Amino acid sequence: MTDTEYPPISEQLDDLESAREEGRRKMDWAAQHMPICEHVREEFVAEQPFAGERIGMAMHVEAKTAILVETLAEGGAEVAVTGCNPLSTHDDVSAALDTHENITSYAKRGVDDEEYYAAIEAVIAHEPTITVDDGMDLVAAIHEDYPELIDGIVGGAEETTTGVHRLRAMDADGALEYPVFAVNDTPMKRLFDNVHGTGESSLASIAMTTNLSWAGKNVVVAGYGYCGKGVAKKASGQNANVIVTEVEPRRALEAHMEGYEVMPMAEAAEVGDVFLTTTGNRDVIVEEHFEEMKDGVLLANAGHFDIEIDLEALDDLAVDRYEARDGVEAYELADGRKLNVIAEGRLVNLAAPVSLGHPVEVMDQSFGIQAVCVREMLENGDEYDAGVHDVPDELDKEIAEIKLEAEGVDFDSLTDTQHDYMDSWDHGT
Ligand code: RBV
Repeated sequence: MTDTEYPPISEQLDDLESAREEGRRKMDWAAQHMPICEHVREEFVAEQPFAGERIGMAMHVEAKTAILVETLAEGGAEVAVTGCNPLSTHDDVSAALDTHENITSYAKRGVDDEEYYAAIEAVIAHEPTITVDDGMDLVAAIHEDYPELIDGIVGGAEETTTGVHRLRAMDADGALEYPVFAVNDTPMKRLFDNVHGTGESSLASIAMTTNLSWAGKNVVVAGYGYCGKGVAKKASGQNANVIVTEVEPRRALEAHMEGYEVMPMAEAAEVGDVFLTTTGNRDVIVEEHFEEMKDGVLLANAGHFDIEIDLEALDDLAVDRYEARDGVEAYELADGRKLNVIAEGRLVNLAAPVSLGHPVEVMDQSFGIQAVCVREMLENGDEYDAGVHDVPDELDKEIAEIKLEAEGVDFDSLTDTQHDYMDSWDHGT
């Protein structure tokens, strides 16, 4: 057992009762729009697939995530959870979760680096048999500091692009010592959460934070992966003029063929009104770009970590810095231009004060996949070696079918003749 003094959220809040009540109210609202999680929860309650297991989680602790946490707990697991970003936790939801007899929540909004990692250690102190991560901080901490726990870990699941990227790098180095499902990469996650979820929630958060319009703006989207595609499409739908920057030639071409302007960041910097990074890489907007920007631009990041916009360089350039609005920091440069950074350059759809994360419906899909991945790991863990694993296609389809049924959408099935045709090769003109 590892030592930890970091207290659960219930020991950190003053008005615990009202926080719990409000958190529960948010969760009830989310649950009403999460038919997939409801479906799996009913199955888990009946079958108790996680009895005796301990699940450690580091995720954005807000209402939808809380429904996933409860779903796992009601399947018999003891769950310890903390945040995966210092600004994305809703303390009231964290407090509501912490009342559940099978759940301990350490998540708190506004923690510093030290508290953030102390809370991760507190989760690890529960000696998880399964880990569920968003960004891989839990897997990293276990491998680096508590390798003795690895033997007792059946496996894990990872929610996001950046986490899967880190895991694959770790796997390539031969350093990943237990199996982890790449939840991010499965169609029921990536085609919806990354595209529609990031697109809608990033734009909504920026609009609510600034009270400014998209119409007629030059919106620079850095990165045309799944998240960038969603942001570009939705910004275009709000009558913005979308400019895409890319480093990958086929994606640059894809964006061009979609009708967006494609240009290097050095050129986009001169014309953009709003800049939104979605690359997952560091140093995407740096000093040479700040030098060229127009007065009053908005800078925001939708990638998992706050490394895409070089805020240190911006701070060095600035002669003054102040909070222009809740969630907006204005950096004033020597020539009088002001560059406005939203949510400290942290992922804007979760970290701005008004942010609520992705819409409920897409998180129901992502978390439905998470839930069945945990079930799969416990039922068939022996089949998965240490390393990164794709989500089995049958599980992805299972979740799609539950969702379609909940939406009342019927669809076709192949006939036997069609099956035979698709499986054969000896037919032509
Ligand atoms: N994400 N979670 C939420 N709980 O409101 N919103 C987005 C929420 C996840 C999403 O799946 C993405 O992959 C990850 O956050 C980035 O950290």
